[in-house]
Amino acid sequence: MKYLSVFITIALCVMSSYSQELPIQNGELEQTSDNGFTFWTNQSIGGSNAIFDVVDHSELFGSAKALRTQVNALGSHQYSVQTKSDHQFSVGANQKVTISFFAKAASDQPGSQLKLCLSDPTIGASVFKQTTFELTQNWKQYSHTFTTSESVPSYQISFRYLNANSTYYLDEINAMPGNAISININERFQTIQGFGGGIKRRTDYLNNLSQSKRDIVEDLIYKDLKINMLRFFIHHSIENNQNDNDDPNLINLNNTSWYYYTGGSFKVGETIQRAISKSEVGIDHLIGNCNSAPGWMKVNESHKRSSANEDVSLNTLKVGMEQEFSEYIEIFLKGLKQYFDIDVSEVSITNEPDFLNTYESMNLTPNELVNVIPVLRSRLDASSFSSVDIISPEATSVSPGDSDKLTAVNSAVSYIQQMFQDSATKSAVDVVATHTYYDSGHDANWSSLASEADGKPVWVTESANLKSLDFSMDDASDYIQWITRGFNEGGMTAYLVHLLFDKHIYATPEVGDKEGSSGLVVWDDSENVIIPKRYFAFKHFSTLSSKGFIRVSHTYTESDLYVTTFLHPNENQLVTHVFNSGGQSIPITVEIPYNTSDIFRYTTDASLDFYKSEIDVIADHRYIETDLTPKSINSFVFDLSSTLLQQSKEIEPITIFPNPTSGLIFFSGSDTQVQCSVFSITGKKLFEQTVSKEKSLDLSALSEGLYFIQIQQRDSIQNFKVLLSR
Ligand SMILES: [Ca+2]
Ligand SMILES: [Ca+2]
Ligand SMILES: [Ca+2]
Repeated sequence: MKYLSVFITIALCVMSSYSQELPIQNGELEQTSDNGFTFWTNQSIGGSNAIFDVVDHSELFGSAKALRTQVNALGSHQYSVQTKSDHQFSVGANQKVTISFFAKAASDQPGSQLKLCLSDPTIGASVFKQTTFELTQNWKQYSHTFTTSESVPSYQISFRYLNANSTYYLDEINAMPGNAISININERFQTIQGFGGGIKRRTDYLNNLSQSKRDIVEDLIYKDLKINMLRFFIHHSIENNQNDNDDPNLINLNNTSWYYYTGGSFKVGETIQRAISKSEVGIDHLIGNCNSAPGWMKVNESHKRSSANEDVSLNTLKVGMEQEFSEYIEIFLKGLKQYFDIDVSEVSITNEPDFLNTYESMNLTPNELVNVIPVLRSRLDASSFSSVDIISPEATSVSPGDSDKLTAVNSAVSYIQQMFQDSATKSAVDVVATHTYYDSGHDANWSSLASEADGKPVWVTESANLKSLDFSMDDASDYIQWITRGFNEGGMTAYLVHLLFDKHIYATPEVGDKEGSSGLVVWDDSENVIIPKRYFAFKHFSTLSSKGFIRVSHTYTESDLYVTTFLHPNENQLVTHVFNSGGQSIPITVEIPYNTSDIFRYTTDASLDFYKSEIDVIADHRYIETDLTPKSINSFVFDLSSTLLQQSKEIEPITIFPNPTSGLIFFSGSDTQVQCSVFSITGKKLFEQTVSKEKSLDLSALSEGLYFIQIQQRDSIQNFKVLLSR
């Protein structure tokens, strides 16, 4: 193949030039003829030396072929070695065009550069546009948006290879009008563990609803949102008024209290059981979260601070209580199993230790926590609960902030950073958790949390606009931004809201401390069930990119957008969530991934709740042009055709025999019929012929010597060098 290509400097005849609208032709680099890609021209001039060829079975997802360019020597111009699209398109004045492509490069020296150019030979230098990318050794998607001030009738895309002794690979080139979002399916990150929320409060209100209304609320949460994670209290009342006994290594369940889980209207045990039985996807994360140890284990002898004036350093565990505290956690696990048949999967031993309040809480510092967490791990490992994971103390916010409501050391970043200096604590913690408060400006330092987590999963275990009076997209917008930044920057793998359900209190006659709500589903005094926009925003993520989806990267150029992209675990679906955070409509282009068979769009905005529409897939049309309404979230679900993937996997490579031959060539492969082309050693095509498996290719009319034979079966091309010798 190499040998052949080097002689065919310009492999393709230039197609008749005429301007037309996007898209470009054969941007997928799948159609070949005469040993090159149709609609693309390779050039090696000005003293350069380059070999162009077609790579089969490209490891780029969904693609069977890619262009390989081996640059041995550069020429006298930057454009001496280049690949140019023969397709020309017009771009109007002040219009934008986005070019996306996949590329990689192998080189002795790091940093092979590839220049992307737009040129129009009829106008010349004034409309020439270029940008240079430094490639890596792995397939990666690159994109750039160009704007031209004047109308350009015949733009052409070209790629210039700028480094000698480099081998470049290029594939999947697309040209789209406007600002485009492109998905890079080959760059993969974390796998989603799930979505859910808390039932730490309001179970009493829920259980006081009429049964029909309670069913409506619970079906909306457990069935429609498909959540798989539930977070509830490890309640201090279990052992509050008494120690089970004086031995911290001997549990006496008879001397513990389960009123909070069975009694009054709280009935937390029964509420969890109903969630499990209503769920259709299964609730595989049942998370116990502790606000405070029982009072008698603490310095201030209470499960809460008596007032905002109480010294915060008293609201902590007594030194030496680590074993009793660990026993209390084990008692919780044992009681939920024995009395309610609930298998708790994770325990989180402190809720917001950095937050100053007067409800049940404790303010353990990182220095105190390193004495507790390893003791708890050892205790669980020695019990029947060794599979229960430990969640790190859940700090109030992602990154540090100054507030008279926070302790001096605050935030998940500070807590994790300080606690993980102790290696026993670091190894005992399975999940790094954070809440998302004090981040209304959405400037939390998520990447620093991902870095401190050091590879451990990061969960948002509580997130809300507390006591919100707003059901609109303004309120929902905060949730979308926390989710998006958590996934993209924080390495987040699970997201839980503060409350799944809540009672709403209207702000009448005036706003006070009790008014508002933060549940995904709420109801008022008259049992009117209200579904705020935050419910639908959450639903985009929890139902369209649920547990098991893998985050993949994307490129985009519009700064008001919040974008996340996920791949289905079976690799047959891609989902891109796009949120317009601005107050104006934004025109965008969404690239349609190669091999897409169906596209569905889900929209939530001021007027639409969760509107599903289908987008027609048109052959060779690789983008969607649309407007995103202000404060709207739009999820594009691309179903990928499995047939093409399947086909490229199923093709059995062809073998030919005998070689050398005295005239006849036979082949074996999966297809009964193949297309054969025979080339001379100088690259001249001598003839082509369709040959069936039973028959042979006859070279006997040719003179003795070396020949190249190209055999195509379906989308796959193989090349052979054959010696004819009589
Ligand atoms: Ca391709
Ligand atoms: Ca005890
Ligand atoms: Ca005991």
